[in-house]
This record gives sequence, structure tokens and C-alpha cells, in this order.
Amino acid sequence: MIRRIGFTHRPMSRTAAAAATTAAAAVVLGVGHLVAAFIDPASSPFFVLGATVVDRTPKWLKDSAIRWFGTNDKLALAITMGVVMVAAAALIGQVTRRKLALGACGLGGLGLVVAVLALSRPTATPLFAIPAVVGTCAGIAALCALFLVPADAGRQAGPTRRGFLLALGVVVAGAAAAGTAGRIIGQRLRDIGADRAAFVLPRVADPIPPVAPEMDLAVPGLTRFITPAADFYRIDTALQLPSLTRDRWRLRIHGMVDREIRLDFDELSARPAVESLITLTCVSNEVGGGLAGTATWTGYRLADLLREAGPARDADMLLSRSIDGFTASTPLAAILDNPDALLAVAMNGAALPVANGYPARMIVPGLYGYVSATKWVVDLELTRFDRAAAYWTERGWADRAPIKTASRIDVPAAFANLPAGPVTVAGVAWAQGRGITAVEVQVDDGPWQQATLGAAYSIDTWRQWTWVWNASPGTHALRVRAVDATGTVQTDVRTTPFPDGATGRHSRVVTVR
Ligand SMILES: Nc1nc2c(c(=O)[nH]1)N[C@H]1C(S)=C(S)[C@@H](COP(=O)(O)O)O[C@H]1N2
Ligand SMILES: [Mo]
Repeated sequence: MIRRIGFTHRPMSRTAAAAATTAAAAVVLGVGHLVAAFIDPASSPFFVLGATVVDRTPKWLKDSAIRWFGTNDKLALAITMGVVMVAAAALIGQVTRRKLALGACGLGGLGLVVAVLALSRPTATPLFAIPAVVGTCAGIAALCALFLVPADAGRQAGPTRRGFLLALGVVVAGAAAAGTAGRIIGQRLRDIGADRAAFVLPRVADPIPPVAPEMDLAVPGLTRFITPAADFYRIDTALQLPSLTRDRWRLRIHGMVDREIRLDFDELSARPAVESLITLTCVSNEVGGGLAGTATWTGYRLADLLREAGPARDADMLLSRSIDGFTASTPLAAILDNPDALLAVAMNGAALPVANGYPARMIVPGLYGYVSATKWVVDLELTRFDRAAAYWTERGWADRAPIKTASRIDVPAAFANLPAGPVTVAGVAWAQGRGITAVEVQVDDGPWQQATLGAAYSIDTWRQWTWVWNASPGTHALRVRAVDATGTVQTDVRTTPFPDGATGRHSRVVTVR
């Protein structure tokens, strides 16, 4: 009698095969994540897949994702990826049902693809292939075990349902345990929390004027003048936040310079620190959207750092690169001519939150974040616009992206139901680099009326505004427009964020009873 155990197996039900293969795929990801903790979190198969999807997603889809899911876009991506992976695993499961070796090859092939993708990540070293390879071997072992359990030698009666479910449970639990262990070990090995806690705010010789309490108009529902770090919007391509401690951080300034400079964090800290209050805005912000925030940034003048390196006369771009491979192209003049362009290390008096670029990021007043605000920045290359492009400009977004004049109604809320009589309408308006000189409000097709402006801190910060409306019963549309210091009235022409920022006037419909 030929013992067939180990070479082939009893066919399994379609559902069981799908479940077994999905569990094996979970093992690939879980074990891969654990191994990656010891190599580099960015080499985890899960993040390699996610980051590859992010980088290859066409512009229109990415825009829609940001529009639909806002700052939950990464959660949406993770869920979508999960669904796709389960579907792919279920499909391989049907092949495995017929021939185990074929299923194992399928899983192995996918693992190989992930290994190659890992090697092509921007920060990859040859070690980046290891998590995918080890994870895939574990996944294949799990797959074989699950498919062979039912054909247990002693059991002439055939597969036992209980035995299979038990094995499935063990495999899934093992995958989850490996993934969780990877997460915890990854965090322990790079204790970014402790590193941040130990950060000491550099002393600023020439502090900026404080924001007096009366500068922050106390209207319920109105955006605060300074955005608390915890409420600051977050936009980036990072599926997993880089965990870069200060002692591992290095900055290289190179390219079209007289002398290349390399700095570590201590050497940076030895330089004179400055601070500035700046409103940062995302180009993807829709009319009326919340992708803008104001903070006090503490750091070091980018112009001083670049001048130390001696930029060539014909360089016109600073190409900044983050530890995770994101790049931004900033017109050099916007940095050399602006003492408020910073390599920032702190936000609102504390170390940068990891999500906002710890330990160092760029902040350049007046430019949208994608061409200026590189977080986790480690490399500054002086170059030219006719020689280089950056992450978003390669994808069709504009090279030159000054922030457009915008205004927003914060209160009353959309579709609010209000009693007739005096109603406070309030919001913020910004025109970084120019400054806001007036905000006007229109009710239905009535005349434009002057709002009262909050204090102007600087041309690079937003201004709050309020206007008291004597509301009469009915349904009304409130509309807002700003005027910047050049006298230009914010345009009514509606454009999409692509390629250089949305335009149009924000309006809100409310009902007065
Ligand atoms: N490393 C890195 N830096 C980045 C980005 C990114 O994707 N990766 N996105 C930029 C964009 S588009 C914006 S609007 C700002 C947002 O900064 P915040 O997340 O601190 O608000 O960061 C910029 N810096
Ligand atoms: Mo952005």
C-alpha cells in the first residue's frame, strides 16, 4: 500500500480551503511583521504592500480617497487591502484544494513578489527581503499543516471537522500573536516615546511676541487661533509612522553646493534657534475644509543652513527627502529670502508629534505642504527645477504652489436650525505671505457685509472673523469671501484642489425658525 500522506491530501470543502489559505496568508503577514521588527518596520510585508499601493494609486483615486475618507484614508486603505487579500487567499485556496503543491507555489510566488517590492522601497537595504521570505516560508508550512490535518494517517474515517477548526484556530492565533509581538517589539526597540519625552525645547534668543488671550476670539465653535498639536491635521503618504530617534537622525545637505554638510541632532542643536507662528495648509483642502492649522514652530533657519553649504548661483530648487522616501521640491528663493523658513524641531513648545515629523521637519511660510513641509526630513539637495521633480509634482501637481486666499465659515454649523434674531457667524480666513485685510459675508443674494476681524498676528497666519446676522425666518445661504493685502478679492470661480489648490467661496445653508 502506498502511503499518500504528506504528498497529497483529501479534498477539502471550498469554504474550508478558503479559510485555511486566508489563515496561511495571515501567517505570512504576522510572521513577516515580527521579523521586520528586528530589521526595519518599513520592511514588514503588510507595510510594503500598503506603501506600494499608496505610491501606485492614480492621482484621481487618491484625491477621491482623501475626499471620501478625509484623515481616515489610511484606515480605508487597510480595510480595502484586507478585503483584497482575503479574496486572493480564497482564490488560491481553490487551487490548493486540488493540488497542495500548486497552492504552496502560489503563496510562494506572492511572497516573492512582496520580497521584490520590499527591496524596491526607497529606504530598502538587501535585508528588506528577509521578512517576506521568512513570513512566506512560515505561511507555506501553515498551509501544508492545515491541508494535511484532515487526512490524518490514523483516521480512516476522514477529516474531522473539530480537528481542522482547532488547527485553523491555532494558526490564526499564532499569526495574530506574531503580528502583535512584532508591533510591541518594534516599538520597544525604537522607544520614540521616551526619546520625545527627553527632548528639551531649544532656547530662543529672540522670542516672537506672545499671542495675547484677547487675540483668540471666544466664539463657541470657532477655530482656535493656535491649533493644539493633538488637533492639527495630518496628511502624508506614510502608512506606518517613521520612528526616527534623535540619536539616529542625520541631515545631509548636498547637490549644487560649495561644500557638502552632514549634521547630527546635537550639531543642529548647537545652532541658534528661532521660532515663528505659521499657518500650514494642504493643497488637497477643499473649499471650507479643515486641512489647515496654525502653530508656533521652533527650529533653525533653513537659509542659514543652506548658506553654510554655499548654494550654487544657478540652483533654484531645494529637493528635501524624508526618511521614508517622500520628497518635496521647494523654490530656493522661498527659503533664502524668508527668515521664517525653518527646519522645525518643535510645535507649540513641545517636541514635534511623531505624526507631524519628529524629530525634524521643514516649514516654509506661504507654500502648500506638499512643496515645502517635508516631515522626518533627512536630506536636502540643492538642484534645479529642470533637473528634478518630487513625489507629488511627478504625479502632475504644480511645481509652484503658493497658498491661495481662502475663507471658511465655522459657525453656525451646516444645516443648523436657529431661532430668529441675532446670530453670530464666524470663521477663519488665510492668505499666507500676503495677509488678510477684510472678510465679507453675504446672506442669500444680499449685499456683501464687512465682518469684524480678529487681530492680525502676521501675514503668515490666519485671521478669525465674526459677523452678527439679524436672522429672519426661512432657509438662507451664508457665503464668505476674503480680501488679501494686495486688494484681491477671493475668487468665486470653483476649481478642484488639483493641480495647485482649490478656489471658490465657502457657503452654508441654515434654517431660521
Ligand atoms: N515625509 C512626508 N512629509 C510630508 C508629507 C508626506 O507625505 N510625507 N506630506 C506633506 C503634505 S501634503 C502636507 S499638507 C504636510 C502636512 O503636515 P502635517 O501632517 O504636519 O499637518 O506635510 C507634508 N510633509
Ligand atoms: Mo498636503
